[in-house]
Amino acid sequence: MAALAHSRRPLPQAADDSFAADVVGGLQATPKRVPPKYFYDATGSQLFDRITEQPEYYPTRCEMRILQDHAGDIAKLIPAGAALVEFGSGSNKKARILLRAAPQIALYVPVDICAEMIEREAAEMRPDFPRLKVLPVAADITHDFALPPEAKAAPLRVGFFPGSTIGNFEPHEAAGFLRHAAKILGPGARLIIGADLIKPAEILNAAYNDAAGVTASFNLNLLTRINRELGGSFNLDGFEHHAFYNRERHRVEMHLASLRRQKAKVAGETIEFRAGETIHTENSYKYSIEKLAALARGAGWRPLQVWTDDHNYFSIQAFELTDEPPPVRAAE
Ligand code: AVJ
Repeated sequence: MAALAHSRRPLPQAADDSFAADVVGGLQATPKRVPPKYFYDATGSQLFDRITEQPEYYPTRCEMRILQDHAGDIAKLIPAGAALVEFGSGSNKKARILLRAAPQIALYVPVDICAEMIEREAAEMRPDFPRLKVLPVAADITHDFALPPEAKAAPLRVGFFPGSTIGNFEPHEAAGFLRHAAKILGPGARLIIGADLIKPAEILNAAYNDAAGVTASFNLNLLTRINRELGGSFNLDGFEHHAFYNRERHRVEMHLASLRRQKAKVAGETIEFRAGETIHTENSYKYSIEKLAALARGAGWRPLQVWTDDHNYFSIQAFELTDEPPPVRAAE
């Protein structure tokens, strides 16, 4: 059964045993939780694409608008011969806008955990950018990874981290990521980050509770994936999508709430739920421009420029690596 489920996994994600260990460990913890990176199996990735098309889900539209309106200005921060390194490039449609506006970029390095997808996207991209070298790297961006030698030899490296993916990290993890990016990109680097901004709770609550129920399906698909790949016995009718803005912590939280007392088996372990007990499946942190700038400064980055949409819902923020090493920090 386990072997069969394994062979049917549609895409290589993180190592299989870490999925099992993270899910079982997270469900045995109090409060129960599962990391959001496991949303993205083939169905989850499709559901996420549909989320971005929902009228209530503003982030993708706002970020695309900012890129379309300001790609020329962003391009001015990128010197000739630079390598563009995209962190966790789920899709390269945002990088394409930047690459069109910045023909001086010599090299594009999309980094993503899903090897199959970035190779496919790179192959699709090469004919559209015949003078650009596209060198995908299959790696988990939260761990250390090496850039290809050509990218290391480029006069300068520019990091690109769109989509407010940084919001999935705890603030201390985001600071760790920024220090890690500084190390990987090296002297003179620039960094362009897309970050969702703090805004009224009604707008945030609507964005994560779309009327068509796509976000709910996206959240519940995690249980479907656990059932299929880890021999889980979750009854999907026994759980409900809960998403709300936590004002104190500036984050949207997503949970799967148990509608009754029940048990489920996962990878041979029995997990018990109280009525109303939840599995915390995602945090999506919202930043002020100042808060992200402060986090970046602490990691050795100097804020250069910020672009927002007309409603100030979303931001694209550019930074430059300072010469001084970042302050030494206690263990995170
Ligand atoms: C891909 C992490 C930016 O937090 O808005 C969308 C994921 N979750 N709806 C986000 C998500 C629910 C998304 N990020």
